[in-house]
Amino acid sequence: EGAGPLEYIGIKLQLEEEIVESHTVLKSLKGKPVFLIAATLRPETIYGVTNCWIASNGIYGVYEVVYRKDDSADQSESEYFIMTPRAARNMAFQGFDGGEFGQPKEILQLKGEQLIGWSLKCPECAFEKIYILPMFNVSTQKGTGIVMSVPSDSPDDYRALLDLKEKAGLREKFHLKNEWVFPFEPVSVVDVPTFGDMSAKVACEKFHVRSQNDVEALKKAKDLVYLKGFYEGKLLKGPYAGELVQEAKAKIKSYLLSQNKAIVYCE
Ligand code: A2H
Repeated sequence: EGAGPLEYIGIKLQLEEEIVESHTVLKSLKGKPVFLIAATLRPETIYGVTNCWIASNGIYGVYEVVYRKDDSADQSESEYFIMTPRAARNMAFQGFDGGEFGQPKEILQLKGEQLIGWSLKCPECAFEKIYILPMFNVSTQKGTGIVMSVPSDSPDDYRALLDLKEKAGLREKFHLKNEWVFPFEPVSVVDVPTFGDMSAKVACEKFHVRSQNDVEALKKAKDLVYLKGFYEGKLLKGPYAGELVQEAKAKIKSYLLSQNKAIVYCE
């Protein structure tokens, strides 16, 4: 890791109302917005989201968040963010807190496995709803502990989704329903010269990545795709289709922030 702070974009994936209503504790938040906050360095790939990843044995919390705006006297309505306790503490020093500055107000703690199968709405996404699924290499010590999955452009996401599709034992282990997994095919979002519009798949095949546990090969695939995608990639979806990723990235970021569909989170 570098010396400076790392800026993530936290995409607000809204928990579907039926999930909020049917949960013993969350039902007290009925009618209020509850989001999983997915930390990404590639907000321009949001058009290709197919699911959301969590660490099944990680600890998460539901936090009441108030946007603290210096220029506004009226305290706007609370929102509820789901993320790791660690991310909630960091965020409380970055303009979001639910009471005392620096003290996030925790409504409930949840284990990652309890989130599996919950349905979400993802902004700008090709699917009407997406599901929360487990991925082994989600760390609770990084970002928010929640990851948006873009299997077209991220080798980790590509291989983890393929593992769930190919391995019935893995689906059984996590009690996954077929309908949470199989309808979600990678969506092309970025065209990379010589790689095409499914660069994660091409890179995984090039380095013979056999499963999400194949960390050595995955690292090679990631390094290659990340550099090529950023410097040479051209966006295929959304209002900035046709532009280079390098140029479109900042525009999509500002768009998502201005629409309150994302937040900035640093660590
Ligand atoms: B990226 P860095 Cl399309 N555990 O977003 C594991 N991985 C995490 C994470 C966590 N707690 N939090 C974020 N990430 C992932 C999109 C993407 C990403 C694409 C291509 C490459 C890529 C869609 N997933 O990242 O180690 C998130 O996945 C490759 C660098 O903190 C986030 O951006 O630098 C990236 O890792 C952050 O990685």
